[in-house]
Parts: sequence; C-alpha cells; structure tokens
Amino acid sequence: MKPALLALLFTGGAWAQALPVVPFRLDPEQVLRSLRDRRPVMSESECGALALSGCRSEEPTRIRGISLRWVQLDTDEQLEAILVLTGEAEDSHIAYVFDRQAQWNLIGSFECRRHRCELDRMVRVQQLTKDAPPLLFCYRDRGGSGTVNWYNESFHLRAGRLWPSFQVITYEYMPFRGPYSLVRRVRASDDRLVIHTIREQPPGTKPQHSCEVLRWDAERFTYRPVAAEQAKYCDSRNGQPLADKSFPAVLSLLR
Ligand SMILES: [Ca+2]
Repeated sequence: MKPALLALLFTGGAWAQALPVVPFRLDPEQVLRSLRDRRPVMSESECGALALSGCRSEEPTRIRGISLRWVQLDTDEQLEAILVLTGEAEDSHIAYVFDRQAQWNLIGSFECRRHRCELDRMVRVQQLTKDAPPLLFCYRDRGGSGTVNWYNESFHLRAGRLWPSFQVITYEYMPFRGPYSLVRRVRASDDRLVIHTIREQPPGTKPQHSCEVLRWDAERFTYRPVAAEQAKYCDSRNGQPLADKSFPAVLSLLR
C-alpha cells in the first residue's frame, strides 16, 4: 500500500511566518469585561485588532458566549489566555490568543463559521507526543461552494509569537458527484504520529486505506515522515494502522 505522503502539509521551518502581534493595554480579563460590560473601555486600536463589529457597540447582543480559558503553550510560569466568543454580525465563533511578554499581546485570531464548528471545540491545546510541545490546534474549512475541506491547523508558541507547525486535512468531500471522499484520522503513540487516510473513490465504493508514520522534528517545530518505520506501525497488507501500536488522538471534528 502506497503511503499517502501528502497527509500533512508541513508549514514549519525557516519559511514559516509567525502570526502578527498586537500589544494590548488591557489584560485578557479586562478584554472580556470590556466586551461583556463595556467597562473598561477598549481603545480603538485594540478594537480594531479584534476586528469584531460588536467591540464598541452599545448592543451587547452582538457578542455571545464569551469566555476565557488559561492554557500553557510554553514553559514559563505565565499562562496564555484564549478568549472565545460568538460574533453575531460575523456569524462566526472567534478565538483570540493572548500572551504576556513585557505587556499583554494579542498573538492570534481564529474564526470559524457558526454552522461549521462548535464554540468549545474550535481551538484547543494538545500535546500529541511526549517529545513535542503543546500545540494550539484550530479547525479551518478551506472548502468553496462545491467542496467541504476540513483542516486541522496547528501552531507553536516561541518567543512570544505563534508559528505555524503543521496542517492535516481531516475531511474532504465534494457534495455533487465529486471523484472521491476522504477521512483522515490522527493517531499517536508516545513518540510517533500515525496518520490513517480512508479514501473512497468514487464515494460509496470500497474504502482504500493508507498509513503514514511521523515524528516530531525539534529543529523545524513540526512532524516529519519516518518512512523506515512504516512496518512497525502500519499493516502492509491492508494499509491500516496496527491497532495496538498507536491510539486515536482527539483531533477530528468527525467522531
Ligand atoms: Ca507563557
């Protein structure tokens, strides 16, 4: 069975661009209160950075479901904050990530259409293997009108910035007579990722399986293929992962 070497899109390395950083005068708790209660008042530049129509509006109903959670993306004592909310005008769930350096910074914004994902699952922090740092994962739908194309995109925090690590397409489907449909499951052992791709071509026919093994590359901050270990984690007869060598890593929107 031929390995599906395009399962991951590697975005780490020297060519990767960090997400923009915007300094904030308010800390994440104050940002939450400002959005919910209009006090303290956020500056125009801070509102502009959030790109949220309800930011300085007098109509509080424009923002729903706002909450803050504290996460650990790097090794220092200061936790990072993720503020999630639903923007009514944007018709989207939005997550803002804050990191403290000399002051608080907004280091990333992630948006997901409301009908495409759930507020509490759109971003999360997960350490997939023991040798990798905790990564920030977000879902993105890159599909157009004729396709559904779900990505899981990951970032790592380094020097106060979020850097792209890797992307994996977890679901791909064309509703109108597309040539194939694809589901990809991410599995992990202690120190390896195993990517299981299930492809039906055309949709509804017998699924074809393929399996790919990866390990964390600490220099490039991403996972890289380890073709030599294919036989250790994957069944060469049917292209499926060996069930006792890796376990599902909670990564897909599809259960
Ligand atoms: Ca920190």
